[in-house]
Amino acid sequence: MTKRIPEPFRIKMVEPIRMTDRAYREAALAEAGLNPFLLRSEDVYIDLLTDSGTGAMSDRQWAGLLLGDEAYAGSRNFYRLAETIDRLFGYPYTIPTHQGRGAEQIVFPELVKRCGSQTPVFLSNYHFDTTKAHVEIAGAKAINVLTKVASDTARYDDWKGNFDQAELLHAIEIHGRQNVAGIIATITCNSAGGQPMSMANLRAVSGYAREMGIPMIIDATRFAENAWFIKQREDGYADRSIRDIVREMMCYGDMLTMSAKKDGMVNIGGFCAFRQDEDLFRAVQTRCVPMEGFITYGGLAGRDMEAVAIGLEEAVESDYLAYRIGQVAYLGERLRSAGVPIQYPTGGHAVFVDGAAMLPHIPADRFPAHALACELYLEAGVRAVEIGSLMLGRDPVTGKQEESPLELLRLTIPRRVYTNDHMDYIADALIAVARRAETISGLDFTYEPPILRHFTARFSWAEKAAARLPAAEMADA
Ligand code: P70
Repeated sequence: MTKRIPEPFRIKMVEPIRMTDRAYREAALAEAGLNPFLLRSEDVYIDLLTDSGTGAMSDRQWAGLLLGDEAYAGSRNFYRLAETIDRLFGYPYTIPTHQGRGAEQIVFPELVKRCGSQTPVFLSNYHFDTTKAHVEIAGAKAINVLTKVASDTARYDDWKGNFDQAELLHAIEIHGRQNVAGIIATITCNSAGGQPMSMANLRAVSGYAREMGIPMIIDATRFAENAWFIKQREDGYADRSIRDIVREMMCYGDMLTMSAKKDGMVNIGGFCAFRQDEDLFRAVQTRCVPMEGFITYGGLAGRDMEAVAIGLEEAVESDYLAYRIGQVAYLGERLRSAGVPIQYPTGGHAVFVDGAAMLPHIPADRFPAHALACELYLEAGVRAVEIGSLMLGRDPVTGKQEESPLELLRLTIPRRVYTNDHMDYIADALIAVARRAETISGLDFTYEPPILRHFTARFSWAEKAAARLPAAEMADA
């Protein structure tokens, strides 16, 4: 059994959370159209919807809020943030944004413009959904070239976030180098299960990009967690400091986008930064002003930037990372040892439960992992999120449900919020759900929005709905 690593902090402020009974949760979930996104947070006991903006700030960060310089232009907190980013990543040119997608929406159109192709593409180990959305809004196509081992959830591999290098080269050849607007390395790779990318893979991919003159973008959202895995697993890095590893990882990119709501350890914020290309930096700054805000605040208050600057430094502390990754691994191990199928090994920020393996009787278009999310809430008031066919959606041209390689339920662990006892509670609940897996039904839409449907869709239980239909209607159906 994985060791429980005690929390490297003591708790000086508490926020009560409320346990409810099953009847209450039945009513709340029905009200939410069987979509946990539509639940009120107060009706949730443990919230594992996301690790984004849900972490606890430290006393130092809270103290930093009082040092906010709220000048419209040239806030001292901006300079502190830019200096921190330069020191940690080696990127001297920073633009703050309101969150990660804010950075995506000002960087990608500029890269597409520079590429000048009529059929631009971006290649990534895996585009996160907002990343894909912004690539598409910029008029480009998002292509994933993730290592195949990532979809074999039961098989151990150190680097399930790696690019498949042969596929990457093949994709560049098929689409033509001149049409590749950028290569995006997402570290860790969220959609694969928060899985790390090795330094060797990053170096190799960056090598191809440089050789062919393709811009290399690092989605640095969970950079510190990725660095931790490199230190633990990759030859030659055990004795290197996390800071050192981060510095090397970043030297392989030309620019980065980041949602500071994850490894920036804040509730809101993001940025993009550039290593060398001052012209690109200036062009993106120009886009920042109408979209995000003036170039020294980008949608953030001065105090927010101060909290990000402090949070970035805390994210690279070894004691914190050992506890953080250890807590996720502990939850994963408890589930795995009880026979619950998960993406193995666990990644940085979440345990990804293999919904397709757990509920093989539910077809992809009845969303097994989403059904699991509903059942976990009913069982114990725990809110998790589907990462599978529901999130993927339909092909915008054909209207056909796209095929997700994996149907995952993501138990996303907020940073520094829940204790290891909470992990035990979550594990016990999911194990109880797993024991009655064959009784769980799939879901049908009662309302399906045209895009980003998982946020606002409403559902009914497939079987329970059928049972309610009179015989004549059933024959019609
Ligand atoms: C998550 C959130 C955001 C994200 C990311 C990577 C690798 C960029 C962004 C965008 C989003 C989410 C998903 C489901 C439920 C709630 C929230 N990821 N790149 O939880 O950053 O959100 O700041 O605009 O993971 O994985 P931002």
